[in-house]
Amino acid sequence: MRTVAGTGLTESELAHLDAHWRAANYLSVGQIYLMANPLLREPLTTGHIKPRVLGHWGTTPGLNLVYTHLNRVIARRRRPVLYVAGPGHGGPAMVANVWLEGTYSEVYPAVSRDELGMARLFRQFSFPGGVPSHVSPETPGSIHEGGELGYSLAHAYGAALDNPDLLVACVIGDGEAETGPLATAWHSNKFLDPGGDGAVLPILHLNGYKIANPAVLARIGDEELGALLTGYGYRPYLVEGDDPLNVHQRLAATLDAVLDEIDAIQSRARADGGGRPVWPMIVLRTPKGWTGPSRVDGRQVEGTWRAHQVPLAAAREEPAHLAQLEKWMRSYRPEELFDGAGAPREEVVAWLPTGDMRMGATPYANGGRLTRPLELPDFRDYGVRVSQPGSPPAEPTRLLGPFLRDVLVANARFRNFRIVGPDETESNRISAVLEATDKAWQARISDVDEHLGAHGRVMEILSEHTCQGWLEGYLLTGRHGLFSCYEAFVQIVDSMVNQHAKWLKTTRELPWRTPIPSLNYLLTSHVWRQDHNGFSHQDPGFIDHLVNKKGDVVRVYLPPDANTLLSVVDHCLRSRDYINVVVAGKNSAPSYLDIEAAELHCARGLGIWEWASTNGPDPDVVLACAGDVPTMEVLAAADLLRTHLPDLHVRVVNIVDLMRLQPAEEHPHGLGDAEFDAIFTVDRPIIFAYHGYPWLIHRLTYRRNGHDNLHVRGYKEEGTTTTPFDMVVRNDMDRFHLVMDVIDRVPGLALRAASIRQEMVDQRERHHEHIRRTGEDLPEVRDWVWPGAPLEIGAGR
Ligand SMILES: Cc1ncc(C[n+]2csc(CCOP(=O)(O)OP(=O)(O)O)c2C)c(N)n1
Ligand SMILES: [Mg+2]
Repeated sequence: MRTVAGTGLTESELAHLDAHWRAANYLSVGQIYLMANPLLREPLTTGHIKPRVLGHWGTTPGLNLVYTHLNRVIARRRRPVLYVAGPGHGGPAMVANVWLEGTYSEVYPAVSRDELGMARLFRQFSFPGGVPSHVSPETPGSIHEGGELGYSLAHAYGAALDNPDLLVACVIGDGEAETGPLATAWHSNKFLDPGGDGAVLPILHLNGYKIANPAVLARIGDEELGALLTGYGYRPYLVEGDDPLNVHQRLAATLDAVLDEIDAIQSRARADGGGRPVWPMIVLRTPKGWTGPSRVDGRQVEGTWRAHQVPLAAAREEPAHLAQLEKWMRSYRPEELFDGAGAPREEVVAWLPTGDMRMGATPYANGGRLTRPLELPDFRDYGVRVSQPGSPPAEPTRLLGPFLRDVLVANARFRNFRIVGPDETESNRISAVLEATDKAWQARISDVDEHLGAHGRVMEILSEHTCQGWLEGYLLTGRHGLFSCYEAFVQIVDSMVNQHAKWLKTTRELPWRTPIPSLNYLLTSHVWRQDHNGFSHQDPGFIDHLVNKKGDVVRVYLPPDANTLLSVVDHCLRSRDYINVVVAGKNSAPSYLDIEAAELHCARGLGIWEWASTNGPDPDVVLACAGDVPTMEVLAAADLLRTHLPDLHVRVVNIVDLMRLQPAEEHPHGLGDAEFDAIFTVDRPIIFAYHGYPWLIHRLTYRRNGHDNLHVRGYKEEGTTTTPFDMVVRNDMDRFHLVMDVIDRVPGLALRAASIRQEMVDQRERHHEHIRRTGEDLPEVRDWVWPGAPLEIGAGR
């Protein structure tokens, strides 16, 4: 690892940096401990200490040091910097810095830059009715809460994409660096385009410890660490020490060197292209809990894991802790940092960047301010022509491909739309997008490769974590995107999407946070159609996971065919502040609705399909379906019923927007009870074929009047590599079983339809025998189409 000798700062620069750092440290400690007496005008008493002292000191001085020094380079170079704090538990650090630069008081005028404001700043932190302990959405300048560790570097890269002027400084905890998502995110440098993208400066904060253990990277030796980071394609610069003035000199000199290097890389790439650069990064080795109490109760704290949370936990109870806390706070010499009114003195803040160049005020961290709505081609032009329901097959995602391609084309000059995915763009059959752009790739390209290029807008890496992190970073800085993924494996990012949902929920409650484009998932290669794969690839549980989140954040769409998919995706790309999950098939499937009908159906979110229903408005049974394969089975069952039981009154209801099932009080899309009762009835059996785990439908509808009559078929974890129809048979969601369900549930039918029921049982047996003998589905199943005239597939209306 390289080091840069540091002697370049003048006395006054050094004094300014150190004063700012001390001020930030003072304000951080104050936030953790104090509820009064912010300037220590009186001797500290237990009454000044919060009853519950909550927060994390250990990482804080390091985060403050980096913020202070970034201020210097921003002021000098006038280059916008976005600060991503991986150890987001260091919330007090970011709040302190943002208050010092003035942004905090602009956003929250009550927390003014004076004694009263400082008192409020301290009191509110980790306090009921106040602000959380992490770098939460409430913190101006943050796009990264950092509570769940591991996502900082992927977020940083996502933010840098298509922001050529931006530098994203990303502090990575040495503990955080042990996580899988962080470990794989180093590879983002093989995708970042030095020409059109901004730069990321990873700063690995080697403070040596986590909560209760040393960090692996802090104990492997400099040579091994240097080799690891070099192997990831970086040029690591080491800054280390525990003497503040010395570290200031070194860090300042190193930042100058690495920013010069970044400038040179970008100028070179922007002048004449060139290959993949080796980007610089910093390894910052300073003590955990630096400048805090060295020893507490006879044990070493500073420079150890014991500094992780609050070093003097008993400050309210034990006079010795209280005295030590006062000594600690006074060691920053607050009288030199704040004037008589409690405002930061000139030396501390006069040299800071101003306006939007302040890291707390940067529009990049309030991305909605930068959002340009997507130019969207008219999705109706991409539809299948359906003159009668149940046309010849179309592959829904393949139909979507040209629409997405043209979204890329229409927005190419705005550079604000990307598609991410773990190696599945072609497999998911949206490969038409590659007619408009390449897949981003900065590493070596060989002759056999196709569609790889330095400026690609499709980003594929076989890490769902990195895909998710990139996209989140991209969206949080105001741009648009789509994550295309196999349904089963998107669950790898369950935990990340939780955090994003929490972020959105909170930002929606903050009027100064401008809405950002939604996080859109296109999940295909879904549970029911795994031709090359099997049980491992069959899992629709992502939906169950997401519906736990706040109703105003999550939307789940199950378009039954190609035209409804187009309409749903168009809608999602226009939306803000949501997480939209779209589950769609990529295999050949019938198209039921022409594009106008599809649009209406999607706008309603569900609807009675009169053309598939029989005998008028008073049904004996409701056949409900959500999802493409369940829809086909329900329609095939309806077809069997009209053949075998022509007198039966059957109503077919299709649900595209799953959230329509929830009560209106629980979800903004929830149907009112009167409408729900009118569609599903309150007293007739409802046989519901659902894409995912059946219990979810019960969960969503348990308060509905007709719930006792609801019988749901769905995936019950029966699967393998088998025929398409066998998948539904194994899970009792096949057309024959649905007919049996109807016969079993409609009062009086059992007797009358006993022989038809027997026929259905026999059909399932025949199926069983046939697939084992021939390897494919029964011809009458395979070739089944909704009875009607054959239809043509064509482009346009
Ligand atoms: C994914 C995840 N696992 C566990 C935790 C609990 N946790 C909070 S802080 C921390 C240690 C972090 O150490 P490091 O990244 O080195 O940060 P620092 O030393 O700067 O505090 C852990 C394990 C977490 N926040 N996120
Ligand atoms: Mg650490």
